[in-house]
Amino acid sequence: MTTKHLIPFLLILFAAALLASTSLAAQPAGHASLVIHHQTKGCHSWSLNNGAFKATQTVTLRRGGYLTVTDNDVMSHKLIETSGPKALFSSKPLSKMGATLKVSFAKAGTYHFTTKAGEDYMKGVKTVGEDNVLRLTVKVS
Ligand SMILES: [Cu+2]
Repeated sequence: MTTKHLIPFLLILFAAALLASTSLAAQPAGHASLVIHHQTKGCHSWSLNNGAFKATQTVTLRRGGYLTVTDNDVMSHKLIETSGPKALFSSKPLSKMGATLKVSFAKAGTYHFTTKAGEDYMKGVKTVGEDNVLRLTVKVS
C-alpha cells in the first residue's frame, strides 16, 4: 500500500470506528428500575434508576427489556397500563411496602402507565396538597 492510498484507508477506518461507537451509545438499556416513595407534599412520587423523585417519568428500553417497580410508599399501588402494546406483568399489584413487580416489553412502541394508589394506608399519615398521580412512559425500540 502506498502513502497515497493509506490516507483514504485510514479515513474509512476512522469513520467505521465512529459509526460503531455511536450505534453502541444509541443502544437503549435492557433494564430500568423505579422506586415509589412516600412524601409529605403530593403523598408519593417515584425515582427512575436512583434519579430525582418526580410524579412523571420517561424511560427508554430495548425490545425484550424489563422494568422493576418497587413500592416503598406507605400505601399500596396498582400499576395500570393505559395505552400501547400489551406489556407483560410478572406479578400481582404492589400490595405492601417493599413489594416488587416486573414488567416486560416484547414489542417496540410507546407504552403508558399510571398507578392507582390504595386508600388503605396507615392512619396519621399527613400529606400536603393533592395526591400526585404517577405517570410513566416507556419507549421501546
Ligand atoms: Cu402515597
